[in-house]
Amino acid sequence: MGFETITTAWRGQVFTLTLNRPDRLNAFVLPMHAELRAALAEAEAGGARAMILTGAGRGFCAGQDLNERKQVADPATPAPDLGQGLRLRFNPLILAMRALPFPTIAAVNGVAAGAGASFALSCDLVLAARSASFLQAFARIGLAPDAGSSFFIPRAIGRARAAAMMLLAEQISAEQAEAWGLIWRCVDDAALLPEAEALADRLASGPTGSYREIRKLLDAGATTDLAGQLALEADAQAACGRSTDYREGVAAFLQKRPAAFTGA
Ligand code: T3D
Repeated sequence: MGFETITTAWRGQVFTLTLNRPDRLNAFVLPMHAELRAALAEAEAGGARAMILTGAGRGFCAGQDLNERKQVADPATPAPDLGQGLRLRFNPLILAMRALPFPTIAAVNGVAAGAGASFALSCDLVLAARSASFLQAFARIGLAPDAGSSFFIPRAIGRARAAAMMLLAEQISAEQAEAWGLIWRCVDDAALLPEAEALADRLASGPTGSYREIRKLLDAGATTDLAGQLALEADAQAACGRSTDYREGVAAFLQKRPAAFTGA
């Protein structure tokens, strides 16, 4: 599929989506939203079993492209309805990421700011290059956190650190993000893509249905009570119990051999 603001690539059942506006640190523009949604649909329709999300050039994503908002610098223009933009574009994008039926890996190659940080954090596993950073840029320009930041960040690192990130709006290094538990791992810059690809290959040959249920349970657990979560676990286990991969997993254990999961 031909895109202008992103590129996509397949390697076996691993789908890689690269934000591709390097001169603007891959900031979001209107067409990028449509292209991202089309790419996610392509990944799902093509039977992806893992996805890598990364950025071209020295940035991961600098959030909303502020050139698209330059009219607000003129006090004579009416105020924009930013809520509508979130409802129509960013919110469905983040929900679409979480609803994918396979695991996602963010390979954060540089700064992830504003909604760009939220986009990275919507992935299941976040790997970051040592030179990368995370910035809750919103307060710098008089905005509030969006695209899931105020959901993902306090749950990952606690309110105290989340409040400091959001109120002070300072860049957090990848090493700090790892130490706080905001991301899974920080790796040397040169190792970022090889590590992301190795991880994606491993996930793509794993029990995809099991991963799908794990991801759903993790999301539900953020908002459900114990009785509700136990009920969801029973539903998830019922679904896994009907899978071919479960039969294969048990057979492989009993036969003392590695399991050959197919995702079925
Ligand atoms: O509006 C709505 O719909 C509401 C939704 C909002 C969601 C959001 O994401 S709001 C937050 C928007 N993002 C920002 O406020 C971040 C703005 N960028 C920065 O603060 C800095 O660029 C960074 C800290 C991210 C990186 O700094 P640095 O020094 O490494 O790079 P730089 O020199 O600032 O940026 C390089 C180029 O990218 C530069 O262009 P130039 O001068 O070389 O022609 C810069 O203008 C451009 N750029 C970076 N971020 C954006 C951008 N251009 C447009 N929009 C950006 N967000």
